[in-house]
Order: sequence, then structure tokens, then C-alpha cells
Amino acid sequence: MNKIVLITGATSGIGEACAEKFAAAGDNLIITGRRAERLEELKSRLQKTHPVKILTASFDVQDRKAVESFIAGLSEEWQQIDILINNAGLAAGRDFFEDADIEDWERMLNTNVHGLLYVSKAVVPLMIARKKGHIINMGSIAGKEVYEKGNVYCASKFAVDAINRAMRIDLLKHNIKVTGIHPGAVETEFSLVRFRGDETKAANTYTGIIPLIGSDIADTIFYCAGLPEHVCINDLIITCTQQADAFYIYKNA
Ligand code: NDP
Ligand code: 8X3
Repeated sequence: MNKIVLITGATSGIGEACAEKFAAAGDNLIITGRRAERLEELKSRLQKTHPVKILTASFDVQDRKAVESFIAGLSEEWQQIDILINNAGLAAGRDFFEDADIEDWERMLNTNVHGLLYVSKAVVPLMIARKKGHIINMGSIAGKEVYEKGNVYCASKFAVDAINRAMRIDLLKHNIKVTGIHPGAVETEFSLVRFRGDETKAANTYTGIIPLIGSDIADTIFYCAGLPEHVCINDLIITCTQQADAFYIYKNA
């Protein structure tokens, strides 16, 4: 209640569900993403039902200067960020190593790794000054196991896992909690983006299973964020009941 929560990638999927969950609890939000129109729609939808303050900011997390100038330009009130949810990310393509597009690789590394670092590096000093904060990093089961044609998406999420652990160690002395969230299949725009708008391929990812949805992950994040000051969940792997790991998915016939 009345916390300030910065959510990257709030225009869709898990990030949007997080915005809904935290707003419903009375928290004030900074919601970001590249699609400004969606941010404004989300803001006005949430403010119709919840008496919260919402700041929107449209920028590409790959753009270090844009990230830095947005955080540097926050008013004193909005600088009091309690929770940072580093959620913006994507998979681009699902191809064998030898067939994959190097530009896809660059986009995934620049977004999932560099973007997360830029945002964190800009926000951490604000948390250090307040001697508290909670950073929640969106990993994936792809950051725990490498699967066929997952190559650089997996590499980007393995990097998130390492950064998550490293941050937790280095930020201990500043009383900053760091939590890694590692979902399996969540039905969002993720697969549509991964398969470049191919709706059949995207839908196929979730056929024969009841996948996770954004709100399942948002509920989990909200739980982690609401624990007492002295409790930190370090790392969570979450799948739907029909998925055991990155390889084993029990699909209905
Ligand atoms: P969506 O595609 O629905 O949402 C992705 C969000 O990230 C959008 O809000 C998008 O906003 C934002 N985003 C992507 N690229 C950029 C960028 N360069 N700059 C700023 N924002 C960006 O997918 P999900 O909600 O599923 O994905 C959220 C996170 O969860 C990602 O990190 C993903 O890797 C991870 N994840 C997803 C899983 C799944 O199965 N869906 C499973 C495990 C992890 P916009 O396009 O407006 O910029
Ligand atoms: C998204 C889940 O299994 O497609 O990170 O890699 S998976």
C-alpha cells in the first residue's frame, strides 16, 4: 500500500498484470515500455478503479541515455522507488544456432541483459540512499536449462540469473532485496513476438496445456514483494502443472 513500484515492460503480458495487481493494492506505479499509447490506456483504465498515482514513460530499455535521463529526471516524490520489476524482455526467433539471425541475438542481449543493467544501475543509487528497496528480475526456465533452438535467448536469461545472484550479494550491505522469477510457458504476446507475428506458431506453444497467464506471475511477484522486511525470496521457478521443466511438457491429445 502506497509503495512506489517501477515496472518495465508494462504494456503487455506479465508487466501489465503486475501493474493491475499492485494498483489494486493501492501502490503508486511508474509504468514503462515503448508503446506510449498502451501505457496511457493502462493508466486511465487503472485510475478509473483505483485511487493511485501513475507515471508513464515510453522509452526503449536498450537506449542507455534514454534510461538514464528518465531516471535522472524523476521528481523527488517519484525517486522513492520501493520496488523495481525488471520485466521488459523478449525472445526473437527460435532457430538453430547456424540459422539464427545475428540481429535477433543482439536485440535479445541488448534488451534482456543490457536493458536490465541500465535500468538497475540508474535505480540502485536511489535505493541505496534510502537504505532499502526490492529488485525483482524476470528470468526464465530458459535461464536454468538450455534447450534446442533456444541458444541466445537462453544465454540472455542465464545472464539474468547470474546478474540476479550477483546483485543480491553486492547489494546486501545496502539492505536491498533481490529476487529472481523464472517462469515456464506464460501465455502473453511473448510467442507472437518470438515467431514474428505468426499466430499459428504462437498459438501452438500453448495448445494442449493450460499455460500460466500474466496474473499467475503477478500474484507470485506481489507475494514476494509483500513479505516482512527481514524475509527475501531469492529465486523461484514457476511452471504450469503440465510443465516439469524446459523439456517436459505433458500436452493433452
Ligand atoms: P510480452 O511480449 O507480452 O511483454 C513484453 C514486454 O516487454 C512488453 O511490455 C514490451 O513493451 C516490453 N519490451 C520488450 N522490448 C522492450 C524494449 N526494448 N524496451 C522497453 N520495453 C520492451 O511478454 P511477457 O509478458 O511474457 O514477457 C515479460 C518478461 O517475461 C520477458 O522478460 C520474458 O522474457 C519473460 N518470460 C516470459 C515467459 C513467457 O512464456 N511468456 C516465460 C519466462 C519469462 P513494448 O513492446 O511496448 O516496448
Ligand atoms: C520463456 C519460456 O520455455 O519459451 O522464457 O523459454 S521458454
